[in-house]
Amino acid sequence: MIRPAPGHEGIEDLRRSRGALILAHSYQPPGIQDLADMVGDSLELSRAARDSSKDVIVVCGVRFMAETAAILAPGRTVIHPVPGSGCPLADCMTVADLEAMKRAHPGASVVTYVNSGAGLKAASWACCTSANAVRVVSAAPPGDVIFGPDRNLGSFVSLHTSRRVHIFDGCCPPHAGADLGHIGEARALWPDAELLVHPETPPAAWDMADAVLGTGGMIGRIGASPSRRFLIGTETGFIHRLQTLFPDRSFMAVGRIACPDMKRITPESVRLALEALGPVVEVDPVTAAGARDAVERMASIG
Ligand code: CIZ
Repeated sequence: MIRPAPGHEGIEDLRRSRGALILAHSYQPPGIQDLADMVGDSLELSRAARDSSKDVIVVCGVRFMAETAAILAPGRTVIHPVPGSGCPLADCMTVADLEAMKRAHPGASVVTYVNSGAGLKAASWACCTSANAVRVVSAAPPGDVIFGPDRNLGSFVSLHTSRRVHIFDGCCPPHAGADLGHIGEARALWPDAELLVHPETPPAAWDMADAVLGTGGMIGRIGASPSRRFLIGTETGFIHRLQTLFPDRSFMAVGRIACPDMKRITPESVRLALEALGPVVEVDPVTAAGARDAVERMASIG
């Protein structure tokens, strides 16, 4: 008989009896990634929620990820086991902030990183991910572009497009606070390794790196690379995902980038959520429809 991993007792039976799909973000702790039906970035998780035939979807990640899944999967029960697990980046820019930027830059199109609240998405021309931000901004109607909430990703986009980009001054505190000294020490320790950093890190980290990529881009690059060792400048939970996907390569987390909110979901909280069928994520239908349009526009750009 196969025994469940410690802490996972009861989850398997509940998953089956509830007909639930469990999704985990690739920054989640190893124990959560290992019990999930699917692990991915926020957009992959939302698409999995949308395309699944399951009526109950448990999203293990921070709040905006569960909210985006609810937006793309209306009519389904989307559960976020620890509702207090928020994202300081998504929460730092409000619709009022955006309205002020629109007044300052009349006629500018708005492109919003998916790491944002539903209201902000609904007030945007399109959403983007770290992987397609440059493409989406370049595809915006002629004229200036307002970009938020992440200033580092906004600067990265601005460097790689010919568009004039007005950037909101928000950040992901763990990425923006990447420890550059630690990155330098790791480089000296593994001089043969490729250094990949996330565009939410500061430009000084990009200058040290071989490539600046979102998590999906990192997976693609590693899969195609002859290198055996990689230094990874993004949230530390991602190392478990990489080690699972590429067991024959070695990875070291660099920059001491750790998100406390990502670590708040535990196997016990997943078990309790499946038992209670809650807490359910609700997005009002009008906001959800507007946000869905912005996400779908991004998908049509690619
Ligand atoms: O949107 C995501 O999943 C995050 C937080 C990062 C990324 O680069 O995929």
